[in-house]
Amino acid sequence: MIQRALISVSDKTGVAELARELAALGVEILSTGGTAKLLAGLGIPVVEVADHTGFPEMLDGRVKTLHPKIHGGILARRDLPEHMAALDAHGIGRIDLLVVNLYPFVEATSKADCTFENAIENIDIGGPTMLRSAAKNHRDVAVVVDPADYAVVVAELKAAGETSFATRFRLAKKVFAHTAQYDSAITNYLTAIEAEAPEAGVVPAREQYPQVFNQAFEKVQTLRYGENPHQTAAFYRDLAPAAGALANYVQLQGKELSYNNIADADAAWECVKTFPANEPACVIIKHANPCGVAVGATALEAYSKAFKTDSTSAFGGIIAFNVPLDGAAAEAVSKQFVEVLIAPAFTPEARAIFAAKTNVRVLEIALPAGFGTSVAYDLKRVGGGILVQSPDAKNVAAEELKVVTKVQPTPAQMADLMFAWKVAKFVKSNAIVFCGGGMTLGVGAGQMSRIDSARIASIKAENAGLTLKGSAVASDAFFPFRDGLDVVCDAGATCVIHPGGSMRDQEVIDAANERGIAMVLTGTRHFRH
Ligand code: 93A
Repeated sequence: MIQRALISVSDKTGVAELARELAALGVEILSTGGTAKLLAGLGIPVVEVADHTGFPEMLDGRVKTLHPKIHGGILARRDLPEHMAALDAHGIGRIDLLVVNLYPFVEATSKADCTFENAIENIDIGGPTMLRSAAKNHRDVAVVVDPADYAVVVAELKAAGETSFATRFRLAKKVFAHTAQYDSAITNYLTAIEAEAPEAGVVPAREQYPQVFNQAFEKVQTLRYGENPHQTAAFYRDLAPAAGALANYVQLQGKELSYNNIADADAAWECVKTFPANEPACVIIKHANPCGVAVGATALEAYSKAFKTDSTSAFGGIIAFNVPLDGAAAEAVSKQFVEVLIAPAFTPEARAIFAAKTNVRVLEIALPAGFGTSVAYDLKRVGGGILVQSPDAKNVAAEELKVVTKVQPTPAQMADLMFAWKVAKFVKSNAIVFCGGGMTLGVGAGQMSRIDSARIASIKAENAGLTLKGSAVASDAFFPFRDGLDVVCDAGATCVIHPGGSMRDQEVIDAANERGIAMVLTGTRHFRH
């Protein structure tokens, strides 16, 4: 039975409704200054914490709830007679429910004109202290830090007169994630301004990426192993993954996902999402690189074309679609060995076809309206440190393209170039991608020299029995010399897209004119390492 609740919130969203429900259930409500005033103003019975402790709020509110009558009431173990006796001996009443959200430190320090003094005053002390007390004692006390959880607590109290252990445990976990994030935000703020003179009273220009370290993650699963069997591994997701991100997957069937499955599934999904939903696309990934990408009138057509690029490498691939997978496409896909299959939805026919193939991991991920990258920041671990960057989210706009040759690309060539450019972004550098008719024809990935990537891409096309005559080529970075360009022209390419920007651009453009091909510069590079 919950007899007493303490409510102390900066974000007052939903607190009046919550307090009304609690009061109706006969719960006594303790509250701090601002919160108590709000509730009392609405006619909800409330006892000021100061009246409860017999000690006034002081030091401009810096000391409000830091009192044994509060912390004793929260922390006492209800199952230990000596704890209960101590409460009685000191006239301390139990507090069974704690509702606290903290001084808005992040919001306050995000404002351009936030002074150092203002930032310091926004460091909450009493709030986190109570949250930690209650979360520690979650066996007996329910603690709510997020207004989104008010409803579930009220519902449980109404149904059973108390909260369930499962709910208290979940809420406690949320508290520690929250206070950890809160303290990280403070640390990052102090670190970012450290070099400046805070006593000047103004917050200087802020470091760009501290928010990334404020992130809390929740564990999805322990993985059987990492990239290799002797490595341990786990998968964690953001507490609130972006809409359409891989971490939102629902696994409909199949074996447990492996570390490499998840990494490749992400590459496949991020790539296929760059195609709009009215343009069915299919991406087949092997070892983090696309070995086939295509668009078509249907999912089946997109898959059939993507598979043709490199049917050997597609064996055991990770396959993603940007449209619901229907029976026809599923039938075709089911003929090959596939590790992971991803789509925004699956028709019952498609489900039935894969139901028989129990090993195939089938992931459904809702596709949000609009499309783009799903990560706020890219992280890469290096010895003793971490590299942080914004993701490679840029897609070049038509007006940024510059045709630099005498020959202009035809509209059909331009479409192929744009397709090739989209794919090249998802191919490990050095990337050379031959395309034509809305499909990849040859992919050269991950070589230390661009010319080798070009050679490999054309060899792969030849192996697949595909002609590169009249093909379009994308290069993720500029051609440093004309030799790479000569290789793609020799292979049959008639138009090329690349960022430009080399000191030998003119040599390369002259070569393109000499070979009579069209060349388009993007001004944007897509290294991917
Ligand atoms: O200044 S504090 O760190 N000292 C405290 O003792 C204390 N107790 C609660 N801040 C404290 N709080 C915070 O006050 C809560 O975390 C909450 O964010 C805020 C609610 O204040 P009010 O009810 O006056 O609006």
